[in-house]
Amino acid sequence: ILARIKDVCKRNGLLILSVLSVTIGCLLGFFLRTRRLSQQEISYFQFPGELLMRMLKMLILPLVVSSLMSGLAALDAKTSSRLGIITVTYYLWTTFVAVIVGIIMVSIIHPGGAAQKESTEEGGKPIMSSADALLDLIRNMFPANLVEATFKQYRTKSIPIIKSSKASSESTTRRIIIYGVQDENGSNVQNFALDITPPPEVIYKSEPGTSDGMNVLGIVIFSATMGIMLGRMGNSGVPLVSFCQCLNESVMKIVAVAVWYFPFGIVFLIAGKILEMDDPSAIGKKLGFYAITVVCGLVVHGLFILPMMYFFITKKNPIVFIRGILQALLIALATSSSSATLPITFKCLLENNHVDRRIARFVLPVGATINMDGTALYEAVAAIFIAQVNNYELDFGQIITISITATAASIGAAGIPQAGLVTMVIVLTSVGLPTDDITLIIAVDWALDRFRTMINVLGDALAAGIMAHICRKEFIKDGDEVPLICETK
Ligand code: DAS
Repeated sequence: ILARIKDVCKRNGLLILSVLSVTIGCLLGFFLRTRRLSQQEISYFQFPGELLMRMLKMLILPLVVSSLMSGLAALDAKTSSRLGIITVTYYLWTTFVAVIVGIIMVSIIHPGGAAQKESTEEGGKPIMSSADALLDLIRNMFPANLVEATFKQYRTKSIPIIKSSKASSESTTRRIIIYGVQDENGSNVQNFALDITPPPEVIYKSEPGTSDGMNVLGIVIFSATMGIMLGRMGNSGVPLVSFCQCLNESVMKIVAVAVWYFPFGIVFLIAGKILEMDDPSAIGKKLGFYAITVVCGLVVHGLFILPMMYFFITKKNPIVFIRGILQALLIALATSSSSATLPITFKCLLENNHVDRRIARFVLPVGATINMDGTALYEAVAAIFIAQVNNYELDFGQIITISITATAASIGAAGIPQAGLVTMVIVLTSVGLPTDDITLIIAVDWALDRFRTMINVLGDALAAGIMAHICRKEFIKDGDEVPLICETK
């Protein structure tokens, strides 16, 4: 029995540690909330968790660029274009299905009924039209400056401030600033959903712009294009391809070492988040039903629809596949960032599920950027919830608009915490719903974000498994890969 336990711990040690760290993080967080720590003590306590996030973010860019360029260069032109078309089509399809699941769920449970507004006061006028918002998504796909876009992917972007529709003279007016806005001196207020009650004279102006997610997509498009070009350059491209392959291998070796810090970081990341969250009792019934609707939708899509698609296409057991990526799902839960989880998703797919790395190197970075089933489902549910709260009857055309804009908005959402809250502005403005009603759902967003991020990561990983199955021998002949200069084997 001891030998058996030793073997299980050896094979699953990291996973067991991660499960324990999530549990301990939750218990520690709720316990410390009773100790009423000062803001200073909380920030010191959050430090190990902040290190974990910075470690993961540090690895993302070299991983995304090197995996795309080396992954696509190893495929011939026909393979990479067919792989690209199948993958993007699959991503759009699963995202749209997620939106439909969300719409069905929110229509059946009807959570807005428990939160209906007494008066039918006119909500704040949308600060930005949906056309501007959609154009902004496309504009961000083509970053004018790749280096700036690299840094901007984590810098928050000015988006319309969500302010209460009440007269600003009421100094008690709660204003929720989501992401960074410029104050009138032009300095950037880089904050996540910060609840402030500024004195009435502070006027914030915001510039159009909803999400930096497309900047990351701009980097992905650039790297994928470079990879395809390199694949066509034959021998003259080998030095750069080998450089990318060596960079990719070395990043994965750093990940293999860094993962042993993660369980420790997860404890403080989760506990630290629980320490700073709003009082759970403030959530109340109205948001309880809303949270239940979102979670039900995510469970149906993530634990039934996606695994079923995987089974019908590959005829393999999805449970075995999902078990192989549990570590990545836990990191997604802890960090609520699918981009930050990417290094672990790679590690799980390559080491546990043995997905062909040439496929994983393309499917995962693109997926982490544009494939966000959880986010799309969430934005559709949130939009219809806000319509229900405002007693606003959506017609069929508006439901279709929400389906399309929620799919587009999820593509524009960056793989960083609470990105889905930001791009939701697009969905709300597309059907004329008041954007300041986003403040209704902020109290539970930090928790729901973790679950929708898990579904985002799950969707990317299952897609990689499906693409590897479809592309197994048809597209990739052995020996295609350019030899690694630094590869030992
Ligand atoms: N947290 C985002 C992610 O990393 C998802 C979201 O905000 O909706 O996937």
